[in-house]
Amino acid sequence: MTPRPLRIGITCYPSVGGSGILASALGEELAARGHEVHFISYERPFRLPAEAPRLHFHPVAINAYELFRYPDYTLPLSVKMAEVARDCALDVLHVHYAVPHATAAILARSMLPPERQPRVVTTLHGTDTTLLGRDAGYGPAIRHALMCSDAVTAVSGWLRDETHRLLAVDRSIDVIHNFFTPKAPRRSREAVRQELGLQDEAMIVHLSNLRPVKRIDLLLDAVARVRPREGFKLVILAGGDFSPYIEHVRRLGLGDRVVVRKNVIEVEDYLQAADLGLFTSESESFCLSVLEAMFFACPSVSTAVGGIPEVVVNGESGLLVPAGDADGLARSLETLLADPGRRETMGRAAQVRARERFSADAIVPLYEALYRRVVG
Ligand code: GMT
Repeated sequence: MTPRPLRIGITCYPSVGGSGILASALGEELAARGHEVHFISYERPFRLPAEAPRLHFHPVAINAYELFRYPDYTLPLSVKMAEVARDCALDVLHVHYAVPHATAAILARSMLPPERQPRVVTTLHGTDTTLLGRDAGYGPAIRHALMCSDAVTAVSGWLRDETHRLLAVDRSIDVIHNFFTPKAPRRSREAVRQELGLQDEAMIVHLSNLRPVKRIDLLLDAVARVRPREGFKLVILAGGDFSPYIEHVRRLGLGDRVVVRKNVIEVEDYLQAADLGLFTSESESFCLSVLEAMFFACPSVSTAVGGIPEVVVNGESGLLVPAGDADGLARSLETLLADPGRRETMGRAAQVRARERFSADAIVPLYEALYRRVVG
């Protein structure tokens, strides 16, 4: 007998960021598989299609009362979660990024009578454990919400272990890796390269929200050490403010080597045109961007931090370099820039690995099985 479709609420950050991108992709895939999916957030997640069957969006309204020095989001979010859970008879409330979503979900659940309560699934994405989990003002609340969730998942084995270590949560955490479903590029590779002003140079791509943990300073330092400097251009798809780095680019004499594009939604257009990825984070629970590049047979040079070694097999589907090592990053880039054959072999291996291990078909059934398990 085919199991009945589920009614799933999803809360995530709607703006540029890996956790919101992953949650949006998951919602889209679940709806395509016949489930009713209800997004609850302050804005419609930016990668969510404007319209799709069984995909709904419930905005959270926030009032700016003068009484409050700091606007509160957690309470209106929990009220909206409870309302949607009740009116749409949600089976599961799946929250992405613990702060404040998991706390709001636990509160929402307790506002409802037992027979109306959805099961709460919390997915940890990274800094909700590694940064906020260490913060005395957040840690105990995160720990409480994790202990009260019906299931907790982490996007890598490394993040699961860090969560146990830092938050001492005495409960099981399922590891469900990130996945990616590439959309067909809208423009040709040639058109994109032309837009970027690329001639014979190799294109190195970096995409992220540019937060300090991404170490954009190190990214630029590494690229500045690559020789010959005429052999490449670095294209940064910036989901955050690049202006603090403009002076750094100038000081390193990289003005003619760096191209920045802001808030790109069609990342596929650029990834198909890229020859190499470069990721220099000092901590990274998974690195969805490395995976996105892998799907386009684009191997990356990345720092060997956090969960990245679970995504990339060093020397096979990319090159890993110790954290903070600008010279090591530059040498690895030079190796691959000088050897298009090796780059291509590595890119193909990366693509095979991505499709086998990190596709929607490999990962989404793991979430469905988890939902069925908690729903009972
Ligand atoms: O934890 C964060 O920093 C936020 C989050 C985001 O929204 O960008 O990023 C994390 O989640 C992504 C999706 O699971 C992972 O691919 C990123 O590695 C992770 N970022 C960090 O761990 C720094």
